[in-house]
Amino acid sequence: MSNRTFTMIKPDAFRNGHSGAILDRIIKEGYRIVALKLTKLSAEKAGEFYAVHKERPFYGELVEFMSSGPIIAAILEKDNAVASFRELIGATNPAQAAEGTIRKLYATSVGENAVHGSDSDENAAIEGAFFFSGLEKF
Ligand code: 3AN
Repeated sequence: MSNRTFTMIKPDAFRNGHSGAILDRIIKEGYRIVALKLTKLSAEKAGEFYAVHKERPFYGELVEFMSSGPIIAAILEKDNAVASFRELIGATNPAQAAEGTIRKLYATSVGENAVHGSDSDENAAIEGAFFFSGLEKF
């Protein structure tokens, strides 16, 4: 089991002014920030990041949304990071997310759902490497 996960504060949460509250919550929940950056995905890069969803009906919408404004990308460290972070962010659809989860608090819809969290150790490593070089991890 790896103790690192990858997250993004998505364009909706950034635009709506929730970045500070979300980062504060992440730190208070005991995650150590290994890497952090404010950036913006081009449509091409967003398409590459979400390539696994290429055949899904919402792919075009997802790529358009994820490239619509700045995002904050981060690598986080904690025991059992992938599973515990998925619990902290809540269900993909905020209407089904548990009370107190980040998506329940800050997401607006299933498409614009405030944060990303890796779904496996393997994907956490791939996604972290997509955004950060070795020199940017501490
Ligand atoms: P999660 O982000 O909870 O792992 P996935 O991997 O099923 O969820 O979906 C990846 C992203 O695709 C979601 N974060 C969301 O932005 C978008 N998405 C998922 N399902 C839908 C849907 N039914 N309609 C629009 N966008 C969706």
